[in-house]
Amino acid sequence: MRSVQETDEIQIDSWLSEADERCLANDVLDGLTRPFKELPPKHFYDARGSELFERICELPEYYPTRTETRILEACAPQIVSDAQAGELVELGSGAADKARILLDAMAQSGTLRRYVPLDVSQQVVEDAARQLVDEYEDLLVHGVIGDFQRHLDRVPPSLDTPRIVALLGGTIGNFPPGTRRGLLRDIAEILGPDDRLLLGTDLVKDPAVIEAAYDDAEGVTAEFNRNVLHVINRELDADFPTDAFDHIAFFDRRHEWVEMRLRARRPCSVLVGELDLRVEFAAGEELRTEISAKFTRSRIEADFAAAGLRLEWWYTDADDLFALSTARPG
Ligand code: AVJ
Repeated sequence: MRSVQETDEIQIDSWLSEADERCLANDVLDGLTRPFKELPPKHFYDARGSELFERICELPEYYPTRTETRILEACAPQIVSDAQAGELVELGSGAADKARILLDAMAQSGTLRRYVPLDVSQQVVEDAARQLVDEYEDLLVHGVIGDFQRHLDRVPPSLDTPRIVALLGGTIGNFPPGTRRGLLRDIAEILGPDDRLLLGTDLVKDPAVIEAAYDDAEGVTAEFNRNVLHVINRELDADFPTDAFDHIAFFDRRHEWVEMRLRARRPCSVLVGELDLRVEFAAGEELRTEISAKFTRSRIEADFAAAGLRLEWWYTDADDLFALSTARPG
């Protein structure tokens, strides 16, 4: 562990290492040599990818972010007072816009002690930490630079106060069902008896609405999708002709998830220099880059139960687009 920054209010621990830099290489080797090519979505998010994602959140078609924010604004005071929470642990914290809504509610109720953001991006965690200690009097920030699939056990033990562990934005939907339950089980393990999980999930709805959200008119999502190829070109010395890949997004009704793919418009032979790997794409061949599951209340309850959690509160917007739920151990 490397401690990146330490002041009276801020401590930041970094758990990323050389092994993590191999992660993209491993995922590319594994994913691009399969009969049906596939890459995990976490590699979208370099600086450009994160910026494109921020732009997606502002698009008229992309309802999840603003809907979740509205729900959170309405229910944060109840969630916080119910839990008597003094600490917020946020998994995949990003720019901490949503954290502020919860921190405001904690400050209001007089319980606020500490914010614990966990994110792969050191820059994002440092910036958020510095801003937040200025904005909230006496706030402590203990940042963890890491991957919440692997570094949950590095979350510091709670100060002497109940805490909320938040996984927002519908990120849980990026994991296939088995992995998702495993992740919920791992989260359940770091919850004390008085702690709560706060989970944001996109809901099943008219497929046309979902598909528009993942295939916007401006083409920002298409660029975001192709960004994973730019990342591989740069990081692994590959030569993907990125314009030769079309953006595809469709709702799979059977699995109740939206899938993003990249489809080779013509035959492509790609060299991944760093891996000494040649990958052939036939014309029309598709590479799956993301699944984003859409939920129902009963499905979430079943996932919670499988992870040793029980649903406590369930909040949605008036149109049932998105849901926030809280769960407790037991
Ligand atoms: C941040 C993973 C929740 O699945 O909706 C947005 C990512 N992909 N547009 C999602 C995303 C395409 C987003 N998550």
